[in-house]
Amino acid sequence: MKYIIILLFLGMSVTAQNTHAHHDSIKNLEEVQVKNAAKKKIETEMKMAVSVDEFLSSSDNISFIKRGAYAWEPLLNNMSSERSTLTIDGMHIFGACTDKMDPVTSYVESNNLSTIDIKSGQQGSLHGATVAGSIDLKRKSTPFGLEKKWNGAYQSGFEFNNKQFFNLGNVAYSGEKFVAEGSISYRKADDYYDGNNNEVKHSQYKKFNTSLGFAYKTTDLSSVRVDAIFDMAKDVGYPALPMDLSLSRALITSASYKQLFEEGVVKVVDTKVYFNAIEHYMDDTTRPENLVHMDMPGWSTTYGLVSKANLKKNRYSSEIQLNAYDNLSIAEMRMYPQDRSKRTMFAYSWPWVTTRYGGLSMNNSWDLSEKSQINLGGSLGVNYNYSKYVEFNWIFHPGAPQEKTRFLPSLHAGYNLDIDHFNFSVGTGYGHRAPSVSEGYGYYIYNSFDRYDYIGNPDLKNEISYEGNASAGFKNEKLSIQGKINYFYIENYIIGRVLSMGSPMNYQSVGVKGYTSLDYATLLNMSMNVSYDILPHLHWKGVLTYARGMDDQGGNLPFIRPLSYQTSLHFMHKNFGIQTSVNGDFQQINYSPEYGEDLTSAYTIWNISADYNFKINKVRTVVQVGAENLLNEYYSTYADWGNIPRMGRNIFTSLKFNF
Ligand SMILES: [Cu+2]
Repeated sequence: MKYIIILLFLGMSVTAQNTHAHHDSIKNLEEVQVKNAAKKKIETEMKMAVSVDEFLSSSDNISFIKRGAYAWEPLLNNMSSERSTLTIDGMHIFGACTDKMDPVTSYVESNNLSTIDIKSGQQGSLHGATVAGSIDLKRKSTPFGLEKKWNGAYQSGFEFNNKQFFNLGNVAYSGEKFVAEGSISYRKADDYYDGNNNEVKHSQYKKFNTSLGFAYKTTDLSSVRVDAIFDMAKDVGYPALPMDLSLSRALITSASYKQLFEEGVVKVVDTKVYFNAIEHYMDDTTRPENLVHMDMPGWSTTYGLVSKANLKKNRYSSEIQLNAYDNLSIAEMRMYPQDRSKRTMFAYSWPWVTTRYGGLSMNNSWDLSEKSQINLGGSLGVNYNYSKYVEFNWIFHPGAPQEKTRFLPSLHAGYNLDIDHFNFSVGTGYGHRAPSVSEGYGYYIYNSFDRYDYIGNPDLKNEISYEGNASAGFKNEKLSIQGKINYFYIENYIIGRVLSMGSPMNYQSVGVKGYTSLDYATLLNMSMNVSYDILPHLHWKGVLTYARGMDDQGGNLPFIRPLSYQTSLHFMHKNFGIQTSVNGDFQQINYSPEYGEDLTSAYTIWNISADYNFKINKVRTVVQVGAENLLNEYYSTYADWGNIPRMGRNIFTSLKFNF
């Protein structure tokens, strides 16, 4: 989080130098756009050419469930993705895979994003009902009237472990009244090798992504914008799952209108309508060990509206956001024997489930003095579900209603104080979330982690979160220390429990679990960040995180990160930079056998990279060479699905031109 904020500020100060003095209104417009401008960088300290997943993992409150080398599932505050809202510029998008092969983060690429905005807990309720918080992927948006009309970048690289080759290009035109921008990228990787130099079969992937955006300034104070992203992944292996992905396609489109106001309390109103469609085709014919084959295609279509207003008067400022969307999720299961002409079974694992949501959210802040600030916010949402083929839900829940309406309130409050070099904050939150499509309406969704088939329950109660958080920090010219803690008490915590009825449908499966609510579960997250400038060009950084999750019986919750650490050194000299980092987890003592977990050992990974900056004519060029897992350690983490081993030593090279 802190890292992203720092990036944001860096970006703002870089772009601010480019803006020249206009009269106030235009300056206003530009200032607003500068905030969204494309100058921030999606890169980590170690690596300049990162995937979206690698970038997200540099944030200390994000961890991942990994099912292979592609499309990691982001966990915010150690909670699964149902508990957070994942959006692209505030647009809601839902994956089309019942096995979570396609989190929303898999449909963008690092060269069409400017930054990722992560908010913890109810502070993230602006984009809709949540428990864990929000992850908003911010797209690039070039301001009008830049001094330099054409901007662009091209990036290429090769990673030796899995022979990943990638090419990413983007270009933008900035006129006084018109902006156009586009990006295109292609990545292709073979299977990767683990620390024992064994090939991890079914870990290859191919990804193509392109985006286009056009903006037109309708008046001095208003503009329209249209955007589209197209993403296609083919032949993606998921070594931890019993099947792979043959094809997924996503089309993400939006049109927006922004109006600024010179006078009055309301400063900006930005309204966007959007549409996105996702298709997902799984394939298990690549796995010779499967005797019975199952096709499991899925589709997810969403229409939505997001409208946001920014208000400011003296010491008071506020954001108000209206969110509305309609999603249809469909997933099919078709079973075949070896002879594909004989279909033996058909079922809907998502029986055409409609989700409609409408909600109004608000964040207010008052500056009590130069040093202290109060934040107060909340939202009220209405969530409606409809299951078209409700007979699938009736098999386990006879007479369950076909429609269900839920009210999802949320509230949060916080206080910040800055005294000299110190800063403190305390906050609290309360919020509801509705069950996801799988939790509410899923039918025989096979979970290869605990090897159970999961059944949704349309009558599940809302999950209710009570949250407290605090932070304290110190900062001077050389040293910065920041400690953060949050605690969640979650009522009606939704989780799968073994059902006595029903028999497994997948031949690997050992039984049937139904989603039920625990009375409560609790979750504690702590982190400590330290950075120190040893010399003007030698910086050190360290991060320590700890989390603990328990159910109502004092048992462990699954996928909770054990004590983990990261430390890095960064040295710069003229155009040359070198950085090295060590990271790892301690032994996972608090694992959950009930949910298929076993004891995961500690591991330590050492990484190193070097880069060199130079100019060819006017083109800024950077080359980088590095190695991840330099010592070729064989390991798997607490959140590697089915304990699949992680990548062994990986040498990476990349080259970037900015013009
Ligand atoms: Cu899938």
